[in-house]
Amino acid sequence: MVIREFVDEYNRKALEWLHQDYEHLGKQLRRRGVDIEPLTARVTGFRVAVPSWGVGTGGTRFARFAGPGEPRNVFEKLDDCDVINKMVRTTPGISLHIPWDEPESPAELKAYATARGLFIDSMNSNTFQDQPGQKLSYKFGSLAHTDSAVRAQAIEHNVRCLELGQQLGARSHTVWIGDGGNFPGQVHFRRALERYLESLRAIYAALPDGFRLFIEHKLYEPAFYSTVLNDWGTSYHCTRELGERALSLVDLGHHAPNVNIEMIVARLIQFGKLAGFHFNDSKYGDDDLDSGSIKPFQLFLIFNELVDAELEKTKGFDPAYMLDQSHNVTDPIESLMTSAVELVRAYVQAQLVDREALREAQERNDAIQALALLKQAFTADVAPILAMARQRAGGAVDPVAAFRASGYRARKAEERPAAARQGAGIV
Ligand code: RM4
Ligand code: MN
Ligand code: MN
Repeated sequence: MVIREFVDEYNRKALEWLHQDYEHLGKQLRRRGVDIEPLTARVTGFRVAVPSWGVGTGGTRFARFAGPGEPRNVFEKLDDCDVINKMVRTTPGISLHIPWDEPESPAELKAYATARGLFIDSMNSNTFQDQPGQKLSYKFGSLAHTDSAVRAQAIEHNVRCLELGQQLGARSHTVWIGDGGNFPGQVHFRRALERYLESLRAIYAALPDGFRLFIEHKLYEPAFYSTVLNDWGTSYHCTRELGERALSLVDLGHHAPNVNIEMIVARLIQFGKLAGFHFNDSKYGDDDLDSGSIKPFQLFLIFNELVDAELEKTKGFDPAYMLDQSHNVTDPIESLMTSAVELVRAYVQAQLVDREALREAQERNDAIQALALLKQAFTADVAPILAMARQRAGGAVDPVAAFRASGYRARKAEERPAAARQGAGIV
């Protein structure tokens, strides 16, 4: 079955109500002085990259319960990403994790993606695990390890990712490390950060033309007492030390509970250092749950900052939007489609904020009115805009329903017998 044809056929049933709802919403928005068409056109340009590691079923440190028809290699991962994009039409970019996705032939992988209208967006290195046959262990760290030989090995891996990324046509490289300590006294904070920076300088020096280096902070885990790149302030310091093409990446799950993430985003925008995002949602820690599933208002407030900067044409503002989730109890394709839709929803809602009125309310110190303006945008049901934009781009009016009706998963369950790998872990 060709997904595109199936989607067209499946959409047919929903078109009548979609047009009615869209027209109705158009009238409502008109009353508020908003034109629906330019808004829908903006959605068409919205892009968020999908993580290759997100299409397999995730796990916790206790167990991993494999799902049916999981992709067994990077090509099968791209097949799943292809379905996601054909349904939602906003996710042609893919983030790869090396060595999990190491291709035998980069040219073949690139061609495989291109043939499906996909492209490799960002590379991610992995020095938080040991690989079979690896010479030195990362048990006590990688880029910030006390042993320079381990640091050299980790640097080399990152440089290899850059070379591969260049061959694959990627545009950025994201470095997240597991380095840190479990106990007070285990790690000398200042020396560890100095070693990290020294290693990053070597990676930065190998950045190919047109590439950006993203560094990703994380408060804790796998180290439970301290991490080397623990927060956005440290990240900001490091990216400044490194140079213009080094930027700070915000993974929504990598902060202490209740931290004002939208404010961190505003700060990084203001300082010209926002790399972009790993979107996900969480209740407690780095839960990697579906975007917008737990704190949709937070997601909206983040997009409020992003749209504000976009409309102001803030200098150097060019964030990379990526998902980084782990799907333990859902079909990963359904989770990723839903999450991509939630991001577009927050993006459109943020476009609805009456920014002039908000500014006036802020100048008058009118807190009630300022919040009301944000709430008015956040509570608007923009679903018909999202569905219309998807449908016009050839995607599904209702992606999850269409995916379920397509029988894709059942077919893959037959074609891809269950993997033997049942252990715990994030992937
Ligand atoms: C980390 C972090 C990284 C991701 C790994 C798999 O917690 O979010 O971005 O590459 O997990
Ligand atoms: Mn991440
Ligand atoms: Mn994470």
